[in-house]
Amino acid sequence: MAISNRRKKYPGVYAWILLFLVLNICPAFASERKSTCVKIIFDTDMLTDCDDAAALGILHKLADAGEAEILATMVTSSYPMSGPVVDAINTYYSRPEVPIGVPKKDYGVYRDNSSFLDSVAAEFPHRLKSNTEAYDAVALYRKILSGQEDSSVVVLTVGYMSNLAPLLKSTPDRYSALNGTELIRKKVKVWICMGGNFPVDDASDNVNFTRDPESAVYAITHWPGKIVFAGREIGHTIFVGDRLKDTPVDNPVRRAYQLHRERAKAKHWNHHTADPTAVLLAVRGILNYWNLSECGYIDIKNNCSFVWKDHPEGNQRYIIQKMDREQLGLILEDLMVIPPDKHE
Ligand SMILES: [Ca+2]
Repeated sequence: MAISNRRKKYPGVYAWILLFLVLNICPAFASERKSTCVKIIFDTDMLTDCDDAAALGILHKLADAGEAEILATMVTSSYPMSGPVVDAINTYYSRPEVPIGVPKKDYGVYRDNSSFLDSVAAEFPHRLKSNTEAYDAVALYRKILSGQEDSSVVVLTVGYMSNLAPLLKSTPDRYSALNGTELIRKKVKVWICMGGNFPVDDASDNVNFTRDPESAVYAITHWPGKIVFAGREIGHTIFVGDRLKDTPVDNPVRRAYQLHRERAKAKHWNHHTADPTAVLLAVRGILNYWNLSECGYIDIKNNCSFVWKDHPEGNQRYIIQKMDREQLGLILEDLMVIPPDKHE
């Protein structure tokens, strides 16, 4: 997208200052004012990597603490057991009512083998039998967004953009007279996107973009609001998870790590924290964990390789490591192993 168009379309630096304040002030009031907790739509591939399971578990613990409200859990994998495993984790954390949306019709193109999905779906309580029983993700996005206050929703993707691209292209329906782009512009505060290697990506290992490249390029270049990227260079340098061994065997996140790590013939369960990092960013903001880059945008090609470009009116930023990685890893691992609150 040309810079001249960006200038017309996106808010400037003052909006970024406001975002910074909102992201950082909100958690401080979470315990006293639950209405200020961060409303999140969590969008995961839940397929090849166990860190999606840990990310969803951490999000539930932050919800237990009053820091987040989980509006919906979306899936971008077309593997039939992806939705059921999301359901199993929601159920373990006593939120079986959280709606689940999956790719339907002609979107959601990626599926693969998984080290843990079939076993976790078979072994742990949940209601959803297959992706086929879940909601259409685009329709669910539209339903959820239309019912929220303006500029109140954080969209968090820790997988592909297979739902966001068709959401952007969606047309008015029974939930909203707005098209998808207008609905996002009105209701979404920020999109937190786990993906990319910053500031330069050669598209060799950035699977969140490259497994559905057309959707990734479309969503990133057409998003009508702010995007903050949690790049791979952050979470792929922090490894935790071994303490999940000490959690109860009825914990589906524990089982996902066990199966994934054993297939890799690893003696320990420490694993990268790409997706858990993005959850922490989406709920707590940067705090003293990270710095924010200058405003700008990723100059992305069709194969999803990109170069970061600073620009004062760009709608995008990425996080830069600030806190010691071992210390941040402990924060993440603590959230992974705290048992669920029981909700009646
Ligand atoms: Ca993921």
